[in-house]
Amino acid sequence: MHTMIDSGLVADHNAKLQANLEADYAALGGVLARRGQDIEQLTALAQTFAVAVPSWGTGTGGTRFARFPGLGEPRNVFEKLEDCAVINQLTQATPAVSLHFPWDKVSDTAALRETAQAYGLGFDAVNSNTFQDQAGQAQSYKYGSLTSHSAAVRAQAVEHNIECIELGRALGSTALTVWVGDGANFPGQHNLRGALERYLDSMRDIYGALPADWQLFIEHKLFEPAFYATTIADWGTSFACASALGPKAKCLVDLGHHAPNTNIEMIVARLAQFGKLGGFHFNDSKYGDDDLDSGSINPFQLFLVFNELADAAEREGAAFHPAYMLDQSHNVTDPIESLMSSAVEVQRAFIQSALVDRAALRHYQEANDVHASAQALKQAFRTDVSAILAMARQRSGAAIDPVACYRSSGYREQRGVARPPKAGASSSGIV
Ligand code: LRH
Ligand code: MN
Ligand code: MN
Repeated sequence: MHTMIDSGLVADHNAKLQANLEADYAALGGVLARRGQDIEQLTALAQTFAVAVPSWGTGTGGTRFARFPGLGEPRNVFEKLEDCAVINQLTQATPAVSLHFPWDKVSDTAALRETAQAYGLGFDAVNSNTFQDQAGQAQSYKYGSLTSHSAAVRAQAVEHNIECIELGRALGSTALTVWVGDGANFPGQHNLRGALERYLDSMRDIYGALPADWQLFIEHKLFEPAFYATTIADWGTSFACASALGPKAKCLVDLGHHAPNTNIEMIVARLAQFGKLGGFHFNDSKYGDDDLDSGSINPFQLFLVFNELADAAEREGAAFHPAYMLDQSHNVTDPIESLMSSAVEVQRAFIQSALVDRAALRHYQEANDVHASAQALKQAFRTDVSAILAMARQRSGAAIDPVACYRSSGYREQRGVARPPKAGASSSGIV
């Protein structure tokens, strides 16, 4: 397998940290053993964890006010794959990439697939984009895409989604995520029910083009760019649409797409209960769709989401496997560092949720022992599982400390030389 960072460098890095890791691991193993938990099982579980990396997250993001490009940003989808390869090499937790079309310009799917395979990467859900106009496009999405009053606009948006399926199929993806910014900025701008009817008509055409083994993920978002009434604003609308479309359609929960204080873990529980939890876009936020690094603002919420996932997995077994993806915008950090540490934070929540003694929790709940129930979760959340995650990485051939290893590799500086900014590149857009 082709590695972007010299594997000898990773081995040297790990050798320096090995003794301390073993001491921390033994100490944590002792704590867990007293609770009746086997650290080796947890480490093996951590090694199975995977979350997909968004191709668009490898470039520096921005806001609608400005974008401040970073050093050596990837200039095309092949360079994005190089960065994704680094992230997976150092974490062994991100073996798949989620592409976004047409941000990712793919003309030769066979070459892209081959390159990804050489890095040990695959492709997760592909994402369509009908929330922006592209150069040379016949119809504008200014007043909506899948919900547009214009049949020609809707047809163009449907056609783009079908092209995404075709590209994804050639690359080995098995899911399409559809997020539309469609909606109204003013009361009266459109008929609320009529817009959803048109959305469903368009989505039926997209659904009809899905290969047999594909899933269609509907991603809801409360607001922005439509500030009065977003057509797919909430999980209820998403659920109703997924149900109307059929079994291949499921709901995707982007953690940033809710009002502050929304009980997202309850949404997760509801969607899981009714078989419609398709997947996640992980990120964190304080206000709304901030797209900050996972676990950076509210790690307890992330843990509680994984606690619901652990409950669903216990009930449903292997049949329950929602898709995990990161969806973040890195405006002031090195995207590779943010994506590596975010993958580890999501993995942390996964392992913390595995610490919850589910039988004991059920017993406390049934006995109405509220304090003990809450403490069962808190004890798991408070447990520092860093040594488990680091040992899982070490055993999988990744870095004990991914960010430190990455910094010492000089990869970013080397990319600064290998990828000079395109002449005349504007400061807007992340691609
Ligand atoms: C919308 C969103 C959606 C898009 C991505 C770029 O806010 O979360 O997933 O595809 O951002
Ligand atoms: Mn998203
Ligand atoms: Mn978003």
